Amino acid sequence: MQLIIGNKNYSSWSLRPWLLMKKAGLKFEEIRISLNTETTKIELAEYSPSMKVPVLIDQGNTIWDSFSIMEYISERYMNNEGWPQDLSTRAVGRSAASEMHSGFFSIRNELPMNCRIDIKLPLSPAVRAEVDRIESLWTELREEFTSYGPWLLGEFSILDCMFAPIAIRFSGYQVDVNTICQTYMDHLLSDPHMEQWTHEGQKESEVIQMSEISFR
Ligand SMILES: N[C@@H](CCC(=O)N[C@@H](CS)C(=O)NCC(=O)O)C(=O)O
Repeated sequence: MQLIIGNKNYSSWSLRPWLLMKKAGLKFEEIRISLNTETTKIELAEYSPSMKVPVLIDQGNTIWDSFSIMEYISERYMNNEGWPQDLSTRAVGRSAASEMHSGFFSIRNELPMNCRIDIKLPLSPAVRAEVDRIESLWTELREEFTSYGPWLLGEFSILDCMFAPIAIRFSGYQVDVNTICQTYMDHLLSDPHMEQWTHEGQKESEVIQMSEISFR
């Protein structure tokens, strides 16, 4: 099984399925494509129908897009435990994951994921509104599912993978959140696999200027 990913420092979409696969204890080969280089498109074309990462290659299947990779992994290798068993909880989890997958464009554009960054920025009104939405979503979920465990739906799920790059951003750009959210973020960011990803991202040598606040 091969997971094709981008730079660990910058590729937020790559982190999501990588984290799920690590947490599920799966063995897989990582193929890293350095983004924004002269050869990126040639390398992407070799693996990715969408010309984007992540892509999973498994048993003759090519699966692209982070969300569908995670659903495939959950079905194929996790006995559907990528989501909790309860139907209503699964529905809430998928709603929140879809909201992340299809939205929060201001955060994505103005606070690009960068494992190396440690700076406090003034937030634009658009970013502040999205931070507020994430804060209230996380708070509601943590309050509802706290007796089942420390993750957003209690047990670890695909939803935590979806929001993992947001935790890296909030930490790196020193975004203030309430205590419930900070506790959740601390738990997520201190997960050994999250630490591995951020550590390896920090060690990468490439600099993508459009993802660096200092070059904007
Ligand atoms: N909706 C896609 C988004 C994937 C995406 O935008 N990936 C970026 C890197 S994080 C990419 O491959 N960009 C191509 C490029 O930089 O040439 C997903 O969920 O996987």
